[in-house]
Amino acid sequence: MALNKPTRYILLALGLLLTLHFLLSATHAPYSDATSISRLSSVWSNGAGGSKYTDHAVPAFPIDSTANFPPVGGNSTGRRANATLLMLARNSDVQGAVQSIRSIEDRFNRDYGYPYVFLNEEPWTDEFKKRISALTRAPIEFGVIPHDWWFQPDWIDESRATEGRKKMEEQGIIYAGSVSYRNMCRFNSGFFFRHELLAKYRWYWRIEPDVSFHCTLSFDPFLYMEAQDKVYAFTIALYEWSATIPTLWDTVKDFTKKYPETVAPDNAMGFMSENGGQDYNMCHFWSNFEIADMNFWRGETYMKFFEFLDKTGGFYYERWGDAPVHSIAASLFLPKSKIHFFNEIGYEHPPNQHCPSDDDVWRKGMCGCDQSKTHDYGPYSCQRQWDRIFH
Ligand SMILES: Nc1nc2c(ncn2[C@@H]2O[C@H](COP(=O)(O)OP(=O)(O)OP(=O)(O)O)[C@@H](O)[C@H]2O)c(=O)[nH]1
Ligand SMILES: [Mg+2]
Repeated sequence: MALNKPTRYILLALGLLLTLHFLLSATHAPYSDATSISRLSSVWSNGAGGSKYTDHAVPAFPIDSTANFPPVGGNSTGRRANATLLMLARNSDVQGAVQSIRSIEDRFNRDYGYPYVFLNEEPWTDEFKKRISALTRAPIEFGVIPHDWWFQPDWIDESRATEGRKKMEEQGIIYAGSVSYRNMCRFNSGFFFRHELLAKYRWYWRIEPDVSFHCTLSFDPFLYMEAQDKVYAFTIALYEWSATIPTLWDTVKDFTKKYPETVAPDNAMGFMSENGGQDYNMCHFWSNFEIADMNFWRGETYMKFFEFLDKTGGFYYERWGDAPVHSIAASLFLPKSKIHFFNEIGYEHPPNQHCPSDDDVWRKGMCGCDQSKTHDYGPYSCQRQWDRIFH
């Protein structure tokens, strides 16, 4: 069939344009990236230049943990646990938060796409949301903490609390005079796992601003915990300042006397006490890193335990930390086999770090940490007390 002249010119021009496009695609990577079908379709679906996040960000990874996740890198199965990466932070923590998220993305989550939850007692700034959302394709939710779960309750005797803070300041204890630090410790002890944004999840990995992950993970710690029937995991164990918890252990003993059935057979008491539970040796898991099953905190025993502690006012009259509170609960109410030490996870929260001391683990993880700096068996460590309960 003969084509008329204008049609022939149009086809010729189209042909030339297509040839030019294929030539540029093959020879110029930036041109190819910018014009690829997947790129164009993502620009169209997001709306070019539009907002990249919302308070309930549109997931680039499927939020349903087990569905259709591409196996990549360390994630060889494509399966995920019902888990989230959780950070409590202030808007002013933004740079530290960026550092921590970069680190966990690089060493783990870019292959998994586990969703993030950020919690704050104040509304998040656009700046914070923008800086965090730029770092990952995983879904992110930014939540606000209900007022009564954060601030000092009315029934706390303020003059007694003030007196307690003053006394502690005189002893030179860190955060002695801080009410917000106490709010944070109480929230982390008894409330975070009840937040509506966490309701859909069973597992969490707690991440703080300004931490670093030093080794590449070749496995999924959530799935590991699920498969091995673990409930609570740590990387660093150390001593608490006794001046921050003068009456905590007596309160714990009152609780176990009243509810002896809550104490697990084969528990980890040997980690916390040198004399069968009479005195507390101050050993605890450093809770700025935690991977744990929230159903444990949500369960009847822990809820009863937290209420019992809370109504003494010890979070405010003293300065009870969520680290000893969580650690004591896990060590008493769980069989010790359900608590796990993650040797493979190189982790640093200044001034302490855990770096795998076995060369094969350190090499496999391509760890960037200095093994000689590991906290494991240093003078302030409780790793020996942990080890001894398994021998
Ligand atoms: N939203 C909010 N988060 C807080 C507040 N205080 C502490 N946090 C968060 O709670 C966690 C623990 O607080 P940190 O200040 O790191 O306490 P710490 O780890 O005992 O002490 P550092 O050695 O200073 O890190 C971090 O994730 C903080 O971002 C607060 O007043 N508001
Ligand atoms: Mg911290």
